Amino acid sequence: MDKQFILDKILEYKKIIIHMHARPDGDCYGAGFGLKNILKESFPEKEVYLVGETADYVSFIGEPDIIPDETYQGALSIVVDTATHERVADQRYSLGEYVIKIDHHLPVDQYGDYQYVDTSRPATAQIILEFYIEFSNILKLNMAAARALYTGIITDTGRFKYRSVTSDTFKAVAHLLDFGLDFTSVLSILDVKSENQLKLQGYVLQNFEKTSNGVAYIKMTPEIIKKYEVTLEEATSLVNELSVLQDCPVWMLFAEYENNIVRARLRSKGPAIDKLANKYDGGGHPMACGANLGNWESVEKILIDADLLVKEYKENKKV
Ligand SMILES: [Mn+2]
Repeated sequence: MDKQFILDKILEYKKIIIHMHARPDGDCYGAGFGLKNILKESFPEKEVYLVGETADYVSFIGEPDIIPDETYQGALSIVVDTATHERVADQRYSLGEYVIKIDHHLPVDQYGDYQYVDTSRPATAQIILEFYIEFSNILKLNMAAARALYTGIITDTGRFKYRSVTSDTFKAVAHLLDFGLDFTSVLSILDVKSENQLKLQGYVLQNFEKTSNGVAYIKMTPEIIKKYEVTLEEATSLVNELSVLQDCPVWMLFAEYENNIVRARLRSKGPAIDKLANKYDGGGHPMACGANLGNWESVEKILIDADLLVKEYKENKKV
C-alpha cells in the first residue's frame, strides 16, 4: 500500500469522481466529502465530483453531484469506505479509466485497479486525513473538509469510544483542531434528535429482548418505523442504545430494507462477530458487522448462533 501512488494518480488525472457505498453513513460521507474538498481546494483546475445516495442526518456536510455517463470518460474513480463491488452506490464507478479503492473494512473483494485498505484505521475518514497530513506540502485543507473528516471519524468511532481508536486517531484529529475546526458545532448538529426519534429511542429501551446467555436485540419492524414516522436510517442508528446493557456483550438490531429483505446490525464488546456475520451473508469489522438475513425467520437462527457464541465467551472468561 502506497499513499504516494494514490497522490501520483490524482496528479495525473484532470477529472476525479469519488464514490461511496449504498445507504451512506457518517464515515462514508466524511471520507468522500473530505477528499472532495481537499482536492478542490488543492487543485482548483481539476474537475472533482462525488456521486452516490444522500443521507439526511449528515447532509450538512454536502450533497452528492449528479453527473452524466460521459463524465467518466478519462476520469479517475476513487471509491471510499466500501468493502465490496456490489455495495458501491453508483455502479458507474467502473466506467472510470482507473479505479482506486480506499477502505478500512476487512477486504472481501478486491475490485478496482488499486486497493488501499488499512484495517488498522477506525474510519476511512482517518485514512483520508492522514493522506492529507502526509502530503500537506502539496494538499490543502479547508473548513468543509475538516468538518467532513471530523464527522467521519467521530461517527465510526462512536465519539472516540470504540476499541479501534489508537493514538494515531488523536494525532490525526489534532491537525483538524490546529486548523481551527469548531468541533462542538459539528457535535451539536450530529447530536440533535427529532421528537419522533427520541420517542423511538424510548420504544427501543422499553421493548428490547434478550436471549438466555445475553444477546440483546430489538426488532425494528416496518410497523414501528411507520408509527414513529422515522427513516430507516434513523431507526437502525439506534442499535447502540443496547450497548450499555449489563451482561449482554453482543447486541443486534433487525430491520426490513428494500424488497422486504431483513438485515441485521451486529455489535459486540466481547466475542468477535465477523465470522457469525459471514455465515449470514454479511461482514464488516470484528466488533461491528452487518448481515443479510433475508426474512424474519432467519432472525431466530442468528440469535441461536449468537447466543451460543456469548455462552462460550462467558465460559472462557471464567477459566
Ligand atoms: Mn467506515
